[in-house]
Amino acid sequence: IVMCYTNEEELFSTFVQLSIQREDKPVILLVDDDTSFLMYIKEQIEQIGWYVVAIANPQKAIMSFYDVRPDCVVIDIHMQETDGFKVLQFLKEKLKQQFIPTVMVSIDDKKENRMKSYELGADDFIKKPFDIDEFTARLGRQLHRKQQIDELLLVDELTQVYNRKYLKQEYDKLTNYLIRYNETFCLAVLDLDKFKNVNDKYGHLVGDLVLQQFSSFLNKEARLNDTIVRYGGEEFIILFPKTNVEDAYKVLDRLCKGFAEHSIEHNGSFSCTFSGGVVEVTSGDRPLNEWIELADAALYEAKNSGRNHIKM
Ligand code: GH3
Ligand code: MG
Ligand code: MG
Ligand code: MG
Repeated sequence: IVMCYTNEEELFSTFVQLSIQREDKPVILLVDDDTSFLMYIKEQIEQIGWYVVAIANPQKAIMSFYDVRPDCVVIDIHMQETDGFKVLQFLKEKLKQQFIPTVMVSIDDKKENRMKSYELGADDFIKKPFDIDEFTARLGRQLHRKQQIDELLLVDELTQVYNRKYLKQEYDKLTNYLIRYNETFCLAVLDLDKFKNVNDKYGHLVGDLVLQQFSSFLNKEARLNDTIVRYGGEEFIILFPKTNVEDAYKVLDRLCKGFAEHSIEHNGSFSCTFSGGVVEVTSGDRPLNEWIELADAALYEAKNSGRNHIKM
């Protein structure tokens, strides 16, 4: 899918769509003001089955990084409004915590451009026009590198709670206990409320701080055996071993009330809330994703009924 954004609303609705669909497909963010180039890449990359979020306006591209959460970013150097190096620099500064490969493209492959790309931290430089097969092969290498690096890690760098890989391992362990000893457990999905507003009002760095404080709050206040995972941007999953849904609900309700009272200190102070959905895992032969979807449906209800509470 390639999307060219013309207005904010369209941008937003596409992100909602993307967060549902991104599950197993790599997402390429393509920043280039040449829309005919974007359309050309659309046709080609759609066939491979990757998502391409195509943004012609570099400022919008910068604003969209956190929402798109791309697996690889391709940036044209020569653009009308901002040069591609500025976009690259922004990306390198803001996203120090994560590895997202960057590929610069340009019609002008003079040594100076190539050197500057590498010096600013780009992972590759590709001259336009290029052979599409070589282009996708080189992006494919970058995606593979990202996957390998992500898989080496069990802990999320920004928040220091567990990541998806650990979640999968822990889920497998708990379903084994379930099958062998009939020990059910619970899975909850938590999502910060109106978190976009925090970013808009205080900036992404304060947003990151909220994520860090939320994680350490959960670590401190949840029970010792509960596993806390950062599942995506501002979404977290908690596994509650040997716990029925009523008890998990009680813990979550306590966390919810506690966090609403916690104040985030930066230059001023403000508070932030979260909503959650929880399910009891009662059968060992359904995949993790199905339980997450069920918990997500409960979360959705919590969001639709005023936020700042838990649904089961
Ligand atoms: P809702 O109550 O419906 O969940 O509202 P929301 O604003 O939280 O909605 P949504 O889930 O669509 O937006 C989440 C936002 O979280 C989008 C993105 O800008 C931000 N975000 C995601 N990851 C990060 C991150 O690592 N750091 C920061 N600062 N923001 C992030
Ligand atoms: Mg250009
Ligand atoms: Mg969310
Ligand atoms: Mg949210």
